[in-house]
Amino acid sequence: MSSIRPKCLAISGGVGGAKLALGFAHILPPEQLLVVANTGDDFRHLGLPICPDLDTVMYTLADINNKELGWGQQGESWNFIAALTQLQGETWFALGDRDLATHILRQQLLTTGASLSEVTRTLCQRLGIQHELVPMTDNPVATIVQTRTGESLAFQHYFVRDRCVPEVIGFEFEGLAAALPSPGFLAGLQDPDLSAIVICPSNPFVSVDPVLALPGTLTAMRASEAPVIAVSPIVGGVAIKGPAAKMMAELGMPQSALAVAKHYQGRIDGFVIDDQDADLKSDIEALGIPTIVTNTVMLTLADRTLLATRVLDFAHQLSTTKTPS
Ligand code: FO1
Repeated sequence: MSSIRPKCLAISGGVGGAKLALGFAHILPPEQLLVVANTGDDFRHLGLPICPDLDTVMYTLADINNKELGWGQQGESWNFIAALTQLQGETWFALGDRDLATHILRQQLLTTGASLSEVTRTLCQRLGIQHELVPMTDNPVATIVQTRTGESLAFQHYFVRDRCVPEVIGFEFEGLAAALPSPGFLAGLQDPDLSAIVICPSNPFVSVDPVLALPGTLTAMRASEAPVIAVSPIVGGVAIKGPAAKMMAELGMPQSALAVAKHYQGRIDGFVIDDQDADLKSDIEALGIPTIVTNTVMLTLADRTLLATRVLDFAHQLSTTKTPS
């Protein structure tokens, strides 16, 4: 169970979400932040449990993330992969030498019976991370990408092996119906002192939807007095990183912040769009979604902390009007 009392609960996928999570970590003390990471990207590879979004957030909070790649660790070496190549092993999914230690230790701790939440807590403690990071669930959930050719792809096969080339027609989250929010996630959602639930700027379909679709999550979000605020991952018609805009086009959606707002409609209380999309504010508010316009392109740490501050101010502003249902 979560021992600390979060005031802001931030839901994150990979790179984009992790940037805002870091912004929150820099302006909030540990007892006032809970970061929840998507685990739909997770898979077993070479007999190891790979948790990409958990690791991207963890490495970002520990400031050891690889800023060029957007995943794995900085200062990485690739001797393991070079040796695996020599042995003709599977090398389509690159595991750096430092990153490998995380996967091997996670595997070792899981085999002792520890939950993914407990393993994550141990890894974070050993990396000196003060703020709490939990997986969305401790149960296995696997995002499957349905493609126009009729083939269903495991997420990492779609994202890495096939380089996001296949055209998507839909998604499914295997194991979701039997999954529960992790103890820390549920405790955070039910925390009476919670003042903001923030959907960080991650891919709405494969990083955010799995989290919101977890049984009990939306109910708990709606019952909370904390407003749910989403930050658009689409700026000026493009995704800052990743295949979100391409997926939207293939799903027949405009690649706009307005289309993202429509996708979240009914699940959020407020929306944050970039200055470049200011002209969309009235259209989004016409959906009944209060919206603020600010800089959401996070290039510097100041960008991250300023956006985090603006989102919390917006949550405070909305909290006077949210009627828990
Ligand atoms: N992404 C890639 O594009 N190529 C890779 O070889 C790769 C390896 C990898 C290893 C560990 C890890 O935690 C993430 C890794 N990623 C890689 C990113 C991964 O595909 C994530 O799912 C994305 O970050 C999207 O969330």
